[in-house]
Amino acid sequence: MAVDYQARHADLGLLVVRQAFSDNLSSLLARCARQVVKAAPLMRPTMADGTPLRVQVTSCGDVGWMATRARGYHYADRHPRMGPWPAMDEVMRGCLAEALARAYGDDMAWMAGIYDTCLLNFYGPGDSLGWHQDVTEEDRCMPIVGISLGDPARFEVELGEEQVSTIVRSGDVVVMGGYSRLARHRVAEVMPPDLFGPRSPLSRPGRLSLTYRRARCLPGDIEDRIRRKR
Ligand SMILES: O=C(O)CCC(=O)C(=O)O
Repeated sequence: MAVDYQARHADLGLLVVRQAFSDNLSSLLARCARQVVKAAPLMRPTMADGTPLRVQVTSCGDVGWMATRARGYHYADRHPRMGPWPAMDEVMRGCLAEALARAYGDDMAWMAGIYDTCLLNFYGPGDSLGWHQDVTEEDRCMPIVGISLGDPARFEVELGEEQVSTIVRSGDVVVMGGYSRLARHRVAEVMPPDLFGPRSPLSRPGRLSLTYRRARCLPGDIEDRIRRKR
């Protein structure tokens, strides 16, 4: 395990933790993700221009990310067909705590309790997600923590003038905090599995990302506590 990334990227809040999760933990997380998908099936929300999103998404937690023609990007209290989103269970939150501990140190794992949503994106082989900023959240303070499962993908982030490009593999964690919290980023391509790469815990080819966010406003005292620690 290594907390990767050149110091200048870390200064801007971008961290990539390689192989933060063992195969066993990745399999457990993939099993939890399957339960989420059973309760809140994957869907392709429609973007403002009427085109469906390329990747399939669903969520767990108090709110879930959605896009509709009428409302654009927003957080909704419920899955459009199934009612309230499934809760973020202990394993899902435990994996987030582990990711935060690997990225920032054990004394920051407590922040896992503050996240109120996890977005699950499923990409088929060759799929991509275009350049965008994560600005639908009311909170812009909590780092976004993304866990990759399944096939490798090229993940790219614009940091000022620089375009950072890295391959994320199953079990890797990307943390976008600080300046990078609002950086434009994309998944340029989901690639075929590496011969010697980590084993995919998914039951089909492709990639699943779990991105944890705090969507609603943070109480001021918690925001102060986080800013003091960073
Ligand atoms: O799939 C990923 O790793 C990134 C997902 C992403 O950028 C997003 O959902 O905003």
